[in-house]
Amino acid sequence: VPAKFATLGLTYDDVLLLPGAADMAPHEIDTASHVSRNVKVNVPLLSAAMDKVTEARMAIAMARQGGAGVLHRNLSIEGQAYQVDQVKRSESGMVADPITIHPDATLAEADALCARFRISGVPVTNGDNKLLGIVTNRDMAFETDRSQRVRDIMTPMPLITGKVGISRDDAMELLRRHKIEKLPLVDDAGVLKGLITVKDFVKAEKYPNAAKDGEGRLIVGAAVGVAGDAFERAQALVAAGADFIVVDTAHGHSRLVADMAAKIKSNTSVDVVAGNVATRDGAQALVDAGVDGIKVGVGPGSICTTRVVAGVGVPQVTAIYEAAQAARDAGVPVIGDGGLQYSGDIAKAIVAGADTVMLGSLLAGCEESPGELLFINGKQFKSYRGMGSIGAMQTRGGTKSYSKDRYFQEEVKSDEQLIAEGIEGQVPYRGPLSSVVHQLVGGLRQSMFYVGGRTIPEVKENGRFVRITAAGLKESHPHDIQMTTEAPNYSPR
Ligand code: RVP
Repeated sequence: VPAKFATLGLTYDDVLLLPGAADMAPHEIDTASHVSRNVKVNVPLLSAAMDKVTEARMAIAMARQGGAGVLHRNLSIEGQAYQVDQVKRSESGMVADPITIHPDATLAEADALCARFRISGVPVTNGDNKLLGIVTNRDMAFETDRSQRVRDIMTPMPLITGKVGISRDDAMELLRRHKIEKLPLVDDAGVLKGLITVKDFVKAEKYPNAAKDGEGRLIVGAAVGVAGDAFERAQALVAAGADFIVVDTAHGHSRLVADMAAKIKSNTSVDVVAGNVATRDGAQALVDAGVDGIKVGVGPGSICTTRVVAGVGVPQVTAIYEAAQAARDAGVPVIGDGGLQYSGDIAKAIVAGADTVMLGSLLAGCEESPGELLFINGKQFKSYRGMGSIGAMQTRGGTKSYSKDRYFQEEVKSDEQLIAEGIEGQVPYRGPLSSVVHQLVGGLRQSMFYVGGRTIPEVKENGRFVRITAAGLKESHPHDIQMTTEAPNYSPR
């Protein structure tokens, strides 16, 4: 019989990292890591699959900074798949499957298409995808009659085009020489095969650390559940281009989760992450199900009440450590999900055994997170809520919530009968994600230097903890002074 009491559970505030010998210069530090077996990021940060944290805009911003977003699933399948598509199209060296328009479409339809995909021009093709011309802002701007046909105002072939596989430099040279913004790529039969835009090249230079797939598109993950049409959702997300699927539940040590992960694995070719677990056995069950990544955290989230409502959970540093014991031998990366309050917690999660961390409250205040800015007593906030809160789980405008099955409550018919495991609130506005990530990654690099690890795997392997007491924690935070100037990376609880 296993012992009735597990060992003492520790969390971020219970430990500090021991300084270790650092025989490198700070600039040699490399923060790259793995989200899952085959998905690599350049900074070990993921934005949480929550409806106040990650939609397409946040996912794009996260990938540009070198991490990745996991698109939440509290919306229709089409809505979520559309967001995957937006991220995958947002920037790349080349758009492999560009949006096109038929020559018989009206300018009004072209306007709607451009607005929907936030693009400034569209190749015109016939039913066989043969390139007939291009219609851009320049063609359309001065036309007042929006019922005109695209064929009458487009710039028709012959256009400046490139061949599939054209080098970056050659494409740039063509764009420059002909002073054009878009270069359609065609095969020998004149069939449209891709599109290169100046905008994408400029962005590629602006975000050199961006996390990209083999085709130069931004990396993105998307969450699914286990109930109802979860499998169809996964298929739609993969078809839209998701790089990894996250089977996202509050209790990953359950047969439903293992079965769903295995089913997605055997029917698609993307990486499948599953969770959340908080024990060695829980992680082992997911390893046995064949997952490519394990998400760890039961109850650490800032908006989470599972540990109070259900009395269940494991303090997060111990949870990560235990889960990593099972994951490490199987070569499965671990995501430490929830409970991080300061940049120093990232390195603590890694030393405990995580490869990446997932953030909710630290990112919910960013400009790129969904939701409006709130002004309260002259201060700026953004709303944030748990996916197990009543607000997230209740029926909205006759549409059922897709978030209920995260807490295995999809059978609950009336909202009054929901058992909440999260709360709703607001967090201070933090400005653009780029500056928040800059501080978080800057803090992590400092941690890595102090610990003496050049890479994330090295830090994970060599880092050591010291347990601290309440007096130690008090000493760690600023004390015996009244703070007069706010630091960009520190605010008291
Ligand atoms: P935090 O970063 O501490 O805000 O935690 C975010 C994490 O909390 C999410 O990634 C998710 O695992 C968890 N979560 C989301 N909703 C709830 C809830 O309602 N209990 N918990």
